[in-house]
Parts: sequence; C-alpha cells; structure tokens
Amino acid sequence: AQQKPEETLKMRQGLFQAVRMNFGPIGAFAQGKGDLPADAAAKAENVAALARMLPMAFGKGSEALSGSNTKAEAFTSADFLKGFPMMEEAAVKLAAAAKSGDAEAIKAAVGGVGKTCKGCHDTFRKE
Ligand code: ASC
Repeated sequence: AQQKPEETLKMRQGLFQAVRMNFGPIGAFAQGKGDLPADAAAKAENVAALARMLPMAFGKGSEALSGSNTKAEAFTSADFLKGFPMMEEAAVKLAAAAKSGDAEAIKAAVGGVGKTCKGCHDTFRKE
C-alpha cells in the first residue's frame, strides 16, 4: 500500500534520527570528544542499513510538506538518490575499521562517512 506523505516524512525524520544516534557517538570519538562505543561496528552496520532504507523515505507527496528539511529540488535531481549507496559503502568501511580497532583507520573512515553526509546536506538540506 502507498504510504501517506505525512507517514513518509515521519519515517524520513525517524531514519535520520537513527543515523544520528548510531553515527553520532562514533563521530564524537573521532573528534576526541568521547570513547569509541564498544558496539561501534554494530552502530556502523546500522548506519549502512539505514542508508539502504532512506531512499524509500522520500516518496511522492512528501516533498511539499511543511516541517520537511529537504529542499524541493532533491526530489527532481538525478543525483539525489545516488548519495545513499555512497553513504552505505562508507558505513560498511567504517564497520570494518571499527572491527579492526585501529583508531586512525576508524577516524579516517568516519571522515569518509561524514563526507557523504555533508555532500548531500550542502546541496539538498534546507538548514
Ligand atoms: C555528523 C552530523 C552530520 C555529519 C556532518 C559531517 O555527525 O550530524 O550532519 O556528521 O557534519 O560533515
């Protein structure tokens, strides 16, 4: 069944909240602001799974809703959805780095994930 646009937007916001909850603590570690979570690899794998789920959270009708932080042009851009597989690939690399336990490799891989976040935000996020 087709999701209602309002439900699609709620899913989108929830998925990004989950991205923050999983990536945030690893990102904080990379910035010297906390310990590496004991379950960092699982968190990174969660981010990869969320990247796979995110495209379905930008469905028809949900582009026009107030409360959305996505610019309208995201929904007509040929490039917009290409960012999610890049996010997934970077998160898989982060999971591998987390399993290795090598702090420098983890920091580099966090940078790789962060680049895919920022790349999309700079173009398609309202604020
Ligand atoms: C984060 C966060 C983002 C990205 C981005 C990376 O932790 O909340 O939006 O990383 O800042 O440059």
